[in-house]
Amino acid sequence: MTDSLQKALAHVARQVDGVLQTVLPVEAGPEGRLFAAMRYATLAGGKRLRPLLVVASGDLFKVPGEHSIRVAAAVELVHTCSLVHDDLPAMDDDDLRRGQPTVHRKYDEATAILAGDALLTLAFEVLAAPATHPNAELRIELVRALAVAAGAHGMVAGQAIDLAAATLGLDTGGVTRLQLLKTGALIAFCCEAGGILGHATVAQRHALKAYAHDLGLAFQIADDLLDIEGDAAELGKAVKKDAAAGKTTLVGLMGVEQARRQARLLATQAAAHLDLFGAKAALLRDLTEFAISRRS
Ligand code: GRG
Repeated sequence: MTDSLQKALAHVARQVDGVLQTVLPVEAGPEGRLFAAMRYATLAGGKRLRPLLVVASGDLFKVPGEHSIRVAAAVELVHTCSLVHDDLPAMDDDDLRRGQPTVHRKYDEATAILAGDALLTLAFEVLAAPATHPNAELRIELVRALAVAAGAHGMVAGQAIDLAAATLGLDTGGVTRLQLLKTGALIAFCCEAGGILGHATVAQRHALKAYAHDLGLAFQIADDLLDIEGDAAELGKAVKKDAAAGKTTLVGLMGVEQARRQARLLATQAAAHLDLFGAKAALLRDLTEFAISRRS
């Protein structure tokens, strides 16, 4: 990872954690356990890659940090919800996430479901609040775009296909579509949000969309490679889960070497989409290399 990317990730992580701390207070009373589970899931670390994508995309258009960081927090809330629900026994049934017991393991299944529900709804509360942007129409555009990315035409669809993937007999095209939905849609929203906040031109929005498309696919191939070759301690979660669950992945279909080449091609292609932004997009370019070379 480049020095500037490391610094930017650490900076954004601090900033977004500040917002998350504020919107996720410690609550007393009978709902205290729910809030504790929400905080446990959200504040346990994580690379905060999506928040950096929002902020770095916004920075292309000189979007004030206090606006982009709230959108970044909303994305991280949706992402955390997806991880909590993904780990449930009814889905991937995982015991470890971000180096600690999954929410249903630490608390219980009902609490994990409810914590996810509350994180998801909180994300939209954060987006819709005037502090996110003074222009209400722009806030509605953000709310709508995140709802579409997360919902039944986006991440939820991807997860539904993923859960059925062992029986669907998907080919490369089918798996690519699955991954674009499951992982790519939220990543694409991060870049789209920068464009919305920054009143980007059609050409700029299009370039960001193309970048996010290739980045999301490269990121997911790297994720699948890490499931095969990664280290559980570094990853903070179990490995070799895909094969055990009989899941079809691009790595499974192409083999490790071809998948690695494909990830690199996508990363290079993602960076090329940023040409029209010139040097301003250095951080987003660095992220393409990080997406495929990361160890966690
Ligand atoms: C929240 C609307 C909504 C639906 C949930 C369960 C579900 C539907 C979707 C699961 C989607 C999922 C788990 C996709 C995997 C994406 C992925 C590669 C996650 C790992 O992301 P990292 O590496 O994780 O950025 P950290 O921990 O660093 O944040």
